[in-house]
Amino acid sequence: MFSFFKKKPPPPAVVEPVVSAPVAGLVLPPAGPANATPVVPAATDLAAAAPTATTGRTGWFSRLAQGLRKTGAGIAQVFTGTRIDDALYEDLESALLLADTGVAATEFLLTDLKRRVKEAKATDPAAVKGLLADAITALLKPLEKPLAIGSASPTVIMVTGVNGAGKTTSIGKLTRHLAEGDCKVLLAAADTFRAAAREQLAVWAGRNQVEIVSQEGGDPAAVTFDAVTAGRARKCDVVIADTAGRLPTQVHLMDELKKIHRVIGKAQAGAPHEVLLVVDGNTGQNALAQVKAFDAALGLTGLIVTKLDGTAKGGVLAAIARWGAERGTVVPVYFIGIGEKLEDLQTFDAREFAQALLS
Ligand SMILES: Nc1nc2c(ncn2[C@@H]2O[C@H](COP(=O)(O)OP(=O)(O)OP(=O)(O)O)[C@@H](O)[C@H]2O)c(=O)[nH]1
Ligand SMILES: [Mg+2]
Repeated sequence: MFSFFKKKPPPPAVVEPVVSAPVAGLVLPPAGPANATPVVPAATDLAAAAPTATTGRTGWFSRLAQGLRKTGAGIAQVFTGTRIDDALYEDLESALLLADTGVAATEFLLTDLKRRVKEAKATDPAAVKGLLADAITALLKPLEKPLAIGSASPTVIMVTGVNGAGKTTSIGKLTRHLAEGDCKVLLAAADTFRAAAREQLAVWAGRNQVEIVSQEGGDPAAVTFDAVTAGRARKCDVVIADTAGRLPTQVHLMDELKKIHRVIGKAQAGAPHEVLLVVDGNTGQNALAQVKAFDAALGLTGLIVTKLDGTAKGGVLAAIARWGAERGTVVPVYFIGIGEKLEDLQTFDAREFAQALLS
């Protein structure tokens, strides 16, 4: 028994089967007999699964590049001269710092770039730009990791982040990708305080035709516990818990997150299997501060970086990568988001990102 059940047994959470019109392009698994044993897919590599199936990656690249165009223009400016000299490296340093790359990653990139230039015996600034793309790719490469589903049944994913970062939207998109990959998903509306938050998640559940466990004003940990328990009973492949936005400085709210994390582990040993932080790409260097704080509180397993379509400069991924390299453990970037539509969430590809950043 858990203390929150003992103290004040909450009303049972309502499991709302959501029925809605099928979404174009969404192919649901055929309904089997009621007592059929659901087939839990072997570890599903989401990088290889549905994210790219509906739209392809070509249009995605140009939209990503378009989103990061300010950074691209700033860096391109550096390579318009005819000589590789100190002035070029100084301009590049300024451009990288302006792109939110941070001091540590900027210094690292400049050192690595100078080494590459020497090795390649490059004499043309345009060639240096190509070598910079290689250096950024190498720095970002450790952040590339597919989100693996299927090693536990269900795989429990807890989603966290500051207010408005894009948690609920990203969960909606991720659910779509999972559903397209024939995964049975259950959503937990652990943002119990705002009715609008529950409704927003319910809309995504409806669009994706998945179940949702929600409860008006309930304890977020209790709702999550019920959801994981229901997910196990219903042999779901994935349970995703949406949590309310909070600042890492709000100690009581961070404690609440830790409680949700603990309680998930009581509902299912070894869970949550993924603790994701959703970061708004526009928050610049503050994004790294968020990663550090949420990681210290919960032990993050992955990131989703959203809103790279707006005024985001993109360099913060380099800062996150360098921080991970310095401490010996990176927090991978599973997905990046460049808009509000379903196809606007894609897996992170270091080479592609570096090229978009410099295009
Ligand atoms: N332009 C753009 N907008 C996005 C992206 N991802 C999310 N949004 C928008 O950002 C706003 C906030 O998104 P939510 O998903 O509600 O954010 P949240 O983190 O769940 O917010 P709280 O639950 O209030 O903390 C919404 O208007 C989304 O449509 C993105 O990649 N690009
Ligand atoms: Mg939300």
